[in-house]
Amino acid sequence: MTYFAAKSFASKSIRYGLTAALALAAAQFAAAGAVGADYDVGAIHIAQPWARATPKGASSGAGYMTVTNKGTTPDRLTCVSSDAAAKCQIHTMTMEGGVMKMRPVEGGLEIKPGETIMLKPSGLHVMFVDLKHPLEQGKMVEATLKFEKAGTVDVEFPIAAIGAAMPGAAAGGTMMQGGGMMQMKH
Ligand SMILES: [Cu+2]
Repeated sequence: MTYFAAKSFASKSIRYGLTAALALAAAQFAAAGAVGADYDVGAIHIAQPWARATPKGASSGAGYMTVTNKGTTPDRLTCVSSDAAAKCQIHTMTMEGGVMKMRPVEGGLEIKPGETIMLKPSGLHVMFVDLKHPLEQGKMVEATLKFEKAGTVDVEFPIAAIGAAMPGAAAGGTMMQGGGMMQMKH
């Protein structure tokens, strides 16, 4: 906790100082601002950025968002840097011999004119590589995204629960198949 506080000691820690309360009230979490802001840069619109919390010791984490190219020329998205990771990349996921594998999108992710691409779990994602600290639910991870034509933009990804299936989801286990994530007692 200490190391993170040092990193984001400025305005962010004040703005998101409700973290503890939100974590206690999972139901309110979704309603009370786990949804990220939208961003516009050039002809590019970014909607609903979010990230997943990571377990202690995880070396990487993932962020998601919806990107629309409202322009008339194709653009290419890369991730330049993140405050939480040594590197930041755009990854694609493919099935290979029944196994899901992910790899960086070479040369950036192309977004055609008029196209909307959704980065989401089990699909395209922003990968925070070599995390400096775990991604903590209720906090933010920031990344600088670069569009070849539209330019760069700093995006804040609100962090949802570990394994969350969607932004604002309280926990992957309750939103998905159950498994080991259930936090409620029976
Ligand atoms: Cu990845």
